[in-house]
Amino acid sequence: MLTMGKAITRRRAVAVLTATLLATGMAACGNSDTGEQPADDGKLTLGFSQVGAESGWRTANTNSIKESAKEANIELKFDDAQGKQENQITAIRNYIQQKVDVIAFSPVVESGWDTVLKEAKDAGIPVILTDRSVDSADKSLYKTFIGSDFVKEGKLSGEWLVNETKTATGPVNIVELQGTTGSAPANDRKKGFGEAIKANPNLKIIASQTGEFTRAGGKAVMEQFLKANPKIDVLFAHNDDMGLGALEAITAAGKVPGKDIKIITIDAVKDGMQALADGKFNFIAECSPLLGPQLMDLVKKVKAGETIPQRIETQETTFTPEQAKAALPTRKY
Ligand code: GYE
Repeated sequence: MLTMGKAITRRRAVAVLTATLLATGMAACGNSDTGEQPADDGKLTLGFSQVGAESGWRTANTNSIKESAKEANIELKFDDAQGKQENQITAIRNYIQQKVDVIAFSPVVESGWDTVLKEAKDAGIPVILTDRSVDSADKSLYKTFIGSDFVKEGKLSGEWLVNETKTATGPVNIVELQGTTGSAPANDRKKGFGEAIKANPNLKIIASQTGEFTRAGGKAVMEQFLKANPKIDVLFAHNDDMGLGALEAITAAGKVPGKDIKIITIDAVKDGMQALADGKFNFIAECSPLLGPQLMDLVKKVKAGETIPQRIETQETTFTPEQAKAALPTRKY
C-alpha cells in the first residue's frame, strides 16, 4: 500500500513528466490537440475491403495481400465483408473518412458501386479493383482493375469438354454450380462456358444453381441435382470448393466422381489439385489468388502519380490430372 506522502510525490512526478512530454515531443508532432500519433510518417496506408472467407482461393488471396503489404512496408487496414455488399460500402466509407492513401477492394457483386466510388473520387482517394470488377460505365471511378479473365476461364473449361465429348452420339447432361449470384466470376464463367459448349449440340446444361462458392453450398445443391436428375454426365463448378463439396454428395449417391460424373472446376487451389491428381476431378482452369505483390506495386505507382494501365490481367493455365500431379509438390496455395 502507498502512504499518503509517497502517493503525492508520485503524482507530482507524473505531472512533471507529462508536462515535459507535452512541451517537447507532442508539440514537435504538431498533434498536441488530439494526442494522436502523427499520420504522416511517410508510410503509405492502404484500405482493403475483402469479400469474405468463402473459399480456399479467398484465404490464399487474403494471405497474399497481408504478407505483401508487410513486405512493401505499406500499412494495411483490412476489412472482411462477410459476403455482404453493404459491409463493403461501409468499409470504403470508413477508409474515406480515415483519409487512407489508396483504397482497394474485391467487389462481392458487379453492380451498385457508382455512389461510393464517386465519394472516393471526390475525396481524391484513388481506388484499385482487385480480383473482381464492377459494371460502372464511368471508368474514371477507379484507376485500374487487376485480376483474371473469368470469361476465358469458363471458355477453356467448355472447350475441354467439347474435345472430351467429341465422339459422343447422344445427349451429354451437364449440371452447373454457379458462384455467388451477381458476382463477376459467376457471370463471366457461365458466359464463357456457355459460348464454348455451343460447338457441340449434344452438350446441354440441364440444371444450374448457385452454390455460393462454398463447399457446403456445393454439397447441398449437388444433392438436389442428383435427386432431381437421374442422368448427370458432367458437373461444371465455378470453383474448386463447390466441386469438393459436390464430391461428397456424388459419393453418397453411390456414383464415382471423375468417372460416372466428369468434374470440371476453376481455381486450382491445393485441395482441388489433389482431387484432380486423384482422378476425382477431370479438369481445372487456373485462377491465381496471389495478387498481393502486384497490388502493392500499383499502390506505390498510383501514389507516385505514375500512369498505370486500366486493366492488368493475371496470367494463368489449365490442368489435367497428369499436370496436377506434376505441379502439386511446388504449389503455393
Ligand atoms: O474463384 C472463388 C472465390 O473472385 C476469383 O472467388 C474469385 C473467386 C474464386 O470465392 O473460389
